Amino acid sequence: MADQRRIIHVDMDAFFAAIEMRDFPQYRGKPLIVGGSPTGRGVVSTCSYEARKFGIHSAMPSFLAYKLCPRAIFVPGRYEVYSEVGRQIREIFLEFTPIVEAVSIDEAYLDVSEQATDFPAAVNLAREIKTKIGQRCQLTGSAGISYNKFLAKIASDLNKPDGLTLITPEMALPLLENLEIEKFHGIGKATAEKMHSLGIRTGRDLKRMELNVLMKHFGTTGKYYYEIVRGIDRRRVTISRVRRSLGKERTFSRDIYNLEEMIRVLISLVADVSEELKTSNIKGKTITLKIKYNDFTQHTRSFTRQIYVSDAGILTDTVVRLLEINYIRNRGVRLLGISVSNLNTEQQPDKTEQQLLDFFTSYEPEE
Ligand code: TTP
Ligand code: MG
Repeated sequence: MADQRRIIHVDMDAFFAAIEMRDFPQYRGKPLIVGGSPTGRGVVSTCSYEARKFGIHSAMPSFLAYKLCPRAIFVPGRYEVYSEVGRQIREIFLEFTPIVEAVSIDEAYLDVSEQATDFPAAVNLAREIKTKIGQRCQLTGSAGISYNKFLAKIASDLNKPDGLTLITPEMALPLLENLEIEKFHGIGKATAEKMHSLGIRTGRDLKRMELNVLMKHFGTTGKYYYEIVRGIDRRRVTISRVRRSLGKERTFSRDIYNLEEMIRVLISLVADVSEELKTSNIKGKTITLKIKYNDFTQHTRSFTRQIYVSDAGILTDTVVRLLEINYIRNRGVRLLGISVSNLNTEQQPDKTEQQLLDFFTSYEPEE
């Protein structure tokens, strides 16, 4: 059955460099490079479109970038700021659909099939998203609209910067036939070279290859190539979830009145939570105790620590103190729960932030 979805892919333009130009007007209109210093061993993180005219691009050694354009301005990155803007744009996306998959700091897929029943409506949504990004962040992004992720991604790249591009089912096949193989997302440099050696330079060449031949040369990815050149990509937009809290609670078969018994329960709940925090490599600052009385009234009380914790001893001390202060004596308790929130994962919500950190650590140690 034909793919009936409406997917938007948004990718910010020259993301780090655009933020620097926004915050420092003296950089505007100039070849600007965010990354390692030209005298060190670092690399270019990204650069302005003005710098790209000189052949400069991401991951190029900074000294080479300097050779290509000695008058380029080099600035080190401001991780915190980029990360915050990344969060702001993700929030904007979530105002349009809950189905948002962040794939990197400045890029996401949105499934708007529910919100937009046809392509013109999806294009309007994409335009609204771009407008909001402009208003709230003073930045531009490029949006691609199509019926699957692969084509939406290709579309967002077609008219960068500040692009808004629709690929309808009618447009898809001819467009893919004429596309150079390097432009296919998922075909990297090495694969492209291998394809060249097989005489494949455009989508049209790729489409001539039989499935078994592609699979012989490229394994199961060969099937992916076979399908994408026909405009087929069934991958779902998977929601990137940020875990906000982690907790456990227990309802008792009979009401409890005894503080010591409650403390024993809390210790066992804390043990579970602490273990889960440690195996997930998560810590949190806010510890919350929940008490539900036998008349079903419920109280939650929290304490926020200065540092992130996951240690069972510290968590126990905190919840026991919360219990001792807040338990209303002589009332029957039917449920106790504890949770830990304000997690350190909120600063690094997902792989996109890790990726950003990796970029930074790859060029920072040089000096
Ligand atoms: P990209 O979206 O690949 O690049 P970009 O936004 O700078 O430019 P474009 O207009 O072509 O989309 O990456 C987003 C950000 O991620 C980029 O601004 C900087 C960072 N990044 C690195 O630090 N190192 C890299 O090698 C790449 C590719 C990106
Ligand atoms: Mg980008």
